[in-house]
Amino acid sequence: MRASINKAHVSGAERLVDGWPLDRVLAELICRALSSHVMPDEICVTADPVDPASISYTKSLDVRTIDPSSHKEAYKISTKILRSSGVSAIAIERAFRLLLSGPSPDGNNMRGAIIMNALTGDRIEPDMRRGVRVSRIDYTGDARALLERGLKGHGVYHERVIDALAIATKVSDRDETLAELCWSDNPRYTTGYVASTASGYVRIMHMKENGALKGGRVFFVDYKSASIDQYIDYLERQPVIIDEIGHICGSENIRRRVKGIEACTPSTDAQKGRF
Ligand code: WAQ
Ligand code: MG
Repeated sequence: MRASINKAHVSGAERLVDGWPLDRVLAELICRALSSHVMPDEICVTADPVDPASISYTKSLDVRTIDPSSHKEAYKISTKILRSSGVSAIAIERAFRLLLSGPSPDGNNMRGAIIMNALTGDRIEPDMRRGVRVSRIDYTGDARALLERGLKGHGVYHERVIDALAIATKVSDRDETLAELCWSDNPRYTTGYVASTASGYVRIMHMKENGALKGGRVFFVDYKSASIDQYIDYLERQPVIIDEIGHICGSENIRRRVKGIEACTPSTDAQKGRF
C-alpha cells in the first residue's frame, strides 16, 4: 500500500500473505492509509502473486531499546553503532543531514530508502525521489504473535516496530549491507533505529525532535561488493518470511520488568521463543 498527498509520500506498508486472509489484510492496509497523520488524496493498493518455491525464511534481528537523554545523545549513540559497523564518519553525517532536511531532491520525504556508499557517502539509488522500496517481507502467524507478545512483555510494543523490524531484518540479511539508519516521517513518532547484523535492531528514542516532519531510511552498503541491480532486485522482489524471532530486551534506561519476563541477557543466550 502507498498513500500520498499532492504526490508526496504519506504512508506505505507491505505484507506477504498465504491466500485466505487477503481480504482482511487489504482492509487493514486501507485503514492504515486512512489513519495517517495527514489524510492522503491518493491511496494505491497492489496485490500480486508470489511463487511459494521462491520464498526464503529467516530469523528476525535481536531487539534492544536505548533511551538517551536528548536528541544530541541519540545522534552520538547512532554514530557509534554505525562506525562500529564499518560506516565512515562522512557517510553518517551526510545521512543524518539528508534525513533531517527531507531526503528527496525536492526536500520532501521519499517513498523508499536511500542506498549510500558507506565509505564515500555517495547516493547510489537510481531514483532519488522514489528511493528503493523493500517489499515482499512478512512473518509467519506464529512468529508475528510471538514478537507481539515479546515486545508487549518488555513494554516496547508499537505496531511500527513490527513492520520496521521486518524491513531491517531483510535488509541486514544481505552481505552488501553494512548497516541501516531510520526514523519515521510521522511528526509524533520520534523513536528511530540503527540496525546491522552485528548490532541487531537497536531502537533509539528521541532520534528526532517531536513535531519534525522529515524522516527516511538509509541503507549503507559496501560498494565494492555490491552489484546494485541484484541488491535492489532482492530488496524489492525476493519474498522473505520471518519464521523465528530473535532475542528481545526491554528499554535500557526505563526497564519495566514484568512478572515472568527474564532480565535482558546477551543475544548469544537467545533461544527460540524465550524472552
Ligand atoms: N522500504 C524502503 N523504505 C521505506 C519503506 C520500505 N518498505 N517504508 C518506508 N520507507 C522509508 C520512506 O522514505 C519513509 O518516508 C521512511 O522510510 C519512514 O517510513 O522500533 O515508521 O513508515 O520504534 O514513517 C521506526 C520504528 C519506524 C522504530 C519507522 O517509518 C521503533 C517508520 P515510516
Ligand atoms: Mg511506513
